[in-house]
Amino acid sequence: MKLYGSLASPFVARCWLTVAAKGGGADLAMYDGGIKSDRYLALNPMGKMPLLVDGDVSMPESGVICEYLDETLPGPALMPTDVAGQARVRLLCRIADLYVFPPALSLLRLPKDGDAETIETARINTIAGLNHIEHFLADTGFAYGASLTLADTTLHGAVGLAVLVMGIHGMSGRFEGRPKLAKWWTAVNENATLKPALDEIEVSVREFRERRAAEAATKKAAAG
Ligand SMILES: N[C@@H](CCC(=O)N[C@@H](CS)C(=O)NCC(=O)O)C(=O)O
Repeated sequence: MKLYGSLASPFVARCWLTVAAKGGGADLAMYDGGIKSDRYLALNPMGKMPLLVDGDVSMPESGVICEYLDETLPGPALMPTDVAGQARVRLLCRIADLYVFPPALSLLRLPKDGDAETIETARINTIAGLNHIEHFLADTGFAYGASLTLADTTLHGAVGLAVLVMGIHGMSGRFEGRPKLAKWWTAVNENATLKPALDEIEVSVREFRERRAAEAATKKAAAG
């Protein structure tokens, strides 16, 4: 089974953390030819990462991929057995997809000296998304229950992105008034099962940001 994409993408990282939580069973690679190649677009017309290929089966969309990984890989189940628990885990993932990733990604794309009103709107929306998570999060150090679920692997990318972009824009109060989120963030980052994958993700994000900064510097120098 192959997961295509870069760990600098929180959506790929979400899937890679899911593989880690299952105890392995899939390999990570960049797609030969890139995500805009005809071959890739034939498998994923959205032209985004991640893409999962498992024999004849291929699929985009990190949320769908994570559920597929949970169902097909050996290792501990990452969905609760009860229906209400399953709904809660799906709800947390959906809040990440709908209310945290979009405003945090728009904040990421805005320059530090960009339009102040647009930045403030993105900040308010990102904080609102974090508040929604706080509301539904367990107080156990796990997103739900007493073990890892797909909510932990999903929320790590979303909350991590929010933390990163708020840091870039010099915004404070990431966990202020969100005690469950603060406790969970510490616990998930120290989780022994996830740690090796978390370290790989950290390196990938750092290298990506350094590459981007070097490109921007070169562009600025060329423009005089
Ligand atoms: N909803 C998608 C989002 C995937 C996504 O936006 N991936 C970004 C990387 S963070 C991407 O591939 N962007 C490249 C592009 O849009 O050209 C998912 O959950 O997999």
